[in-house]
Amino acid sequence: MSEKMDWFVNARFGLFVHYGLYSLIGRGEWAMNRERISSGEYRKLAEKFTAEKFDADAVCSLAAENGMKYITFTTMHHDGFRLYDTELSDFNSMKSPAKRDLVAEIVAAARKKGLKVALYHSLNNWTDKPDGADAIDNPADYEKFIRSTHTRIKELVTRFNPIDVLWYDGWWPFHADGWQATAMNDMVKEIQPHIIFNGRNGLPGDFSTPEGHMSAPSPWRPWEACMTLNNHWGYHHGDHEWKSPAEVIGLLAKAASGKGNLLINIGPRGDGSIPEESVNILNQTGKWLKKYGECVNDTDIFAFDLQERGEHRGDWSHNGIFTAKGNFLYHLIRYWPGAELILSGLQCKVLKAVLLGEKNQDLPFTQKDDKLTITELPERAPGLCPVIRLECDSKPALYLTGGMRVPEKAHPNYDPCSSDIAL
Ligand code: H79
Repeated sequence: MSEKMDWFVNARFGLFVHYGLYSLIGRGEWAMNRERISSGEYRKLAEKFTAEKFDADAVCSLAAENGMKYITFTTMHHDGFRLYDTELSDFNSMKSPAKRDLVAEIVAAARKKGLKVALYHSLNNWTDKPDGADAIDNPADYEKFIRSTHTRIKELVTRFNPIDVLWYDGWWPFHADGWQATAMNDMVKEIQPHIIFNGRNGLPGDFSTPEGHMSAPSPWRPWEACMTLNNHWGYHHGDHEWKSPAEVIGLLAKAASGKGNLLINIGPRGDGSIPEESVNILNQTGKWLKKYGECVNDTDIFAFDLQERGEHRGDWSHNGIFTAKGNFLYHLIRYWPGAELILSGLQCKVLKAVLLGEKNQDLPFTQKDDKLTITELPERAPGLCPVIRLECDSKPALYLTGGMRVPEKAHPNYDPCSSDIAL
C-alpha cells in the first residue's frame, strides 16, 4: 500500500456533508430526478439560495470536536449546481444571492481544524447539456460531454489545491472506458500527485466505497463505508428515522473491526442550518469516542479465518461487537448482560480483563477450556456502550460453530448458508 494511504487507513471517522439546491426542496438529493423537475424550474431555486445559516466553521467543528479526521463535501451533486466559484457555468453559488464559494469556505475551515478534505463531485449531472444520455445517443455529443467533464474536474482540482481525496460519484451511464477514467485520473495526478481517488469513475481507485452497508472488501484493501444518519443524504423534512448514538457507535466499531472508515452524513437544511438531531447524535458519539477511542483507533482487522471461510464469521457475540489491536481484544457491550459476562470460543489465554472508563477497573474472571466468565460487573450498563478490554497472551481469535460442539469426524464446512452469502 502506498504511503499516501497512511492517514486514510487510520482516519476511521469522517463527516459527509450533502448540501445544495435540493436542500431547499427538503425531499432528498434526488428530488429533481425523482420528481422530473425541469431544468428551467430547478434553476429558479438558485434565486433562493442564500445559505445564510451555512457556517463552515461550525460544520468543521462538529467534525473535529467529535473525533472525525476528515470532511467530504459535495462540490456538485447530480443536479449540477456548483457550490464553488467556476468559470465554466453560471449555475453556481457565487451567482446566487449567497454570493459565496462554499467549497473554499469548507476547505479553509477544515484546514484550520486540522481536518483532511475530500471533495465529492458528480461526473454526470441533470442540468448541463449534452448530458450522459446525449453522449450515448450521439458521438459528437459524447466528445463534448467527456471534454467538458474532464475540464470541470481539472478546474476543480486546480482551484482547490491541495486537497486530499477526490470522491467521484454519478458515474452512470459509463464505466472506466466511457469516462476515459485513466486519462482523467492521470490529469488530476499531474496537478495533485498526492491525491487519493475513490473508485467511482469505473477504475478501482485507492479505496472501496460501500454505500449504506458496512462490508469490508475481501481481500482487504482500504475502504470507507458511507452511511446516513437518517435515511437520506440530502435534507428530507419528513425523514425522522434517526439512528441512535448506540447504532452509530456500532457502525464505527464495525468499521474498526474491518480496518475501514465510517463516513457519516449530515444534510443541512436549505438555509444551511444543521438538523439538531444530527448534532446531538454526533455529539454523543464524540463523547463516547473521547472515553473509548482506543478501541476504534489504529485497530487491526479482526476476523477468524476470514479468507478460508469466505466472510462467514464465527466471531460474533450476542452482547456486542469486537475490535482488536495487537494482543488486545475489545468487547463493546451494546446489550449489557448483567453482573456476569460469558464469552466462549476464545482461542487465546486472557491475562487481564479491564472495564474501560475515566478510571479503568480490573475485573475478576475465570477461563476454563474456551469459556471465559467475567464477574462483579455492575447490574446495569455504566453508560452508553461500555467497553471491556481483554489483554491476551497472543493475537486474539474467537470461533464458535453453529452447533454446540465441533464433531470429531471430518465434516463438510457446514457453517455458511450459500443462499445467504452475497456474491
Ligand atoms: O450522494 C449520495 C447518493 O445520492 C449517491 N451516492 C451517495 C453518496 C448516489 N447516486 N447514485 N446512487 C447513489 C445510486 C445510483 C443508482 C443508479 Fe439508478 C442506478 C443510478 C442509475 C442506475 C436507480 C435507477 C437509481 C436511478 C435509476
